[in-house]
Amino acid sequence: MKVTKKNIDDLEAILGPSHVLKDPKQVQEYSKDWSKPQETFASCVLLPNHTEEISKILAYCQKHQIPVVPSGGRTGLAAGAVAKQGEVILSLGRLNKVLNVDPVGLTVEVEAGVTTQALQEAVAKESLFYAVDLGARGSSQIGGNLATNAGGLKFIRYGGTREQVLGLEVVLAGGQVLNLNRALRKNNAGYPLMYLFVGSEGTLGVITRATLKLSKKPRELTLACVGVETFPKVVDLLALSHQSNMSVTALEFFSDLAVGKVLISFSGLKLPFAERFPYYALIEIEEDLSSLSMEQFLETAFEKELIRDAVLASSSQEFRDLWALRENITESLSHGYVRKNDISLSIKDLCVFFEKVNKTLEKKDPKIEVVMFGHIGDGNVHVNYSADRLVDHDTFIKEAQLLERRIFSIVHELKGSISAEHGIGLLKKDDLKLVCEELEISYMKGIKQLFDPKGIMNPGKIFDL
Ligand code: FAD
Ligand code: 2HG
Ligand code: ZN
Repeated sequence: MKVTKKNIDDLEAILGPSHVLKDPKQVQEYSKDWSKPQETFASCVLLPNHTEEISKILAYCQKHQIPVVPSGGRTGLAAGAVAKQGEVILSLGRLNKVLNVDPVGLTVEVEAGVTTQALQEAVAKESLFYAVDLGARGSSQIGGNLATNAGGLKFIRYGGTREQVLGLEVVLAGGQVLNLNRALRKNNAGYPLMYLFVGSEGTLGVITRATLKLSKKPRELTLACVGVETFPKVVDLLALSHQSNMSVTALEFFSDLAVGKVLISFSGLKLPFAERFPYYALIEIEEDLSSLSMEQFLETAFEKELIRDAVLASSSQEFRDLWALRENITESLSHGYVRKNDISLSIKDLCVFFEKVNKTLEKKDPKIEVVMFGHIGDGNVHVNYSADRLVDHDTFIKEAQLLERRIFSIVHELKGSISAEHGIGLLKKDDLKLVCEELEISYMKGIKQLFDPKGIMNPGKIFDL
């Protein structure tokens, strides 16, 4: 469906002309996310600031069969917020109020366009803590985190976005407003529809408001960075952390290749070791006098020969710098060509996965690098195929796709998933069948049809109808 001048005039009548962007440069900016698509095409950008406006927009768009892309902070990595077919982009950025922090119920009510960091800071002022944290915190929005079910750096301890949600307000394709779960911790009245919207990538409706669980502020955090000789030893370290009864708040790993990219892009950062190791892990714990201290844990890890070297962050600056080595990998890789896989495996299969991948990589084109890092404690490995821009782009894509096919077949064999936390979007929809059976996909399509009979909500994302 082509969006006409009359349609845009009508949308301006709902929002006021200053809240409909038509300038091609601005429209192009809003048409893409962090997956950095080469080609985009959108009709205009809508900037509503409350639920009623969104309801009117969606009722209008359904009536006129105008496709809509809900848009958050556009930090998504699966092209979920990308416009390619002349859609209108519905940006949630003006719905940016933290409405109500409740220290008794340990909840917060927010509008969907609040950024992750703004939420963290608002609740910190009340001495409380929002537990989902990710490198994109400054831009990613709560609506986007909900729509992708973002995992992040503290998943091992607190779970992901799905585990935090208590209530949702959603505007459906026809403009109806659904209020789901009444922000209750316990509610077994019928099907839990709220969870359908978490991870739905904007294909079922627009999330406008949410009530989320808060946590108590963690006690003092201790962070260690360790150098490790082999990947199985990283996994053994995870087991040791479980057996040590420590309160682990994060356990992340990255390869030497991954941190090498950060050291090139961020000249102010340094590796805290005199020599390089094949792998590194960051272990963050909440100090707890009744359990093992980090020093005791590291001593045991040395004795068992799991680690070759270790440093403890001894100031808040060192704490931030160690985290920066991990958090800046995505940014550092974005300077060259990059293709991303977001693999999920049963934790017990991680070592077999690595063994098989390394065998596959023996035959790879040396111009393509395979950079590994991720949330090891959750069984989530980020595999990034990377090359500098001296390689021809078509050659890069061809080679990266070839490697991806081989790695996906290992994931399939081990019954893992091709999306742990980034979603399917446009980029992974051809491979959805690798992880979901036909029957499962047909029920997903049935749900889509039920909520969005005219197919206007983010069409072409997750699957084609
Ligand atoms: P967008 O990119 O704008 O949108 C993502 C999807 O959600 C799209 O399909 C869009 O249509 C839909 N959407 C957005 N808002 C709404 C809404 N209000 N209602 C309905 N649908 C909506 N992800 C992780 O899971 N863990 C990480 O650790 C992590 N780290 C990252 C680090 C960096 C440096 C970067 C660039 C990305 C990272 N990501 C991570 C990916 C990304 O930040 C998350 O997926 C994030 O939740 C996306 O939020 P957003 O607001 O940017 O959404
Ligand atoms: C992270 O864990 C993000 O840093 C991004 O999920 C992963 O860039 C990636 O592949
Ligand atoms: Zn991640």
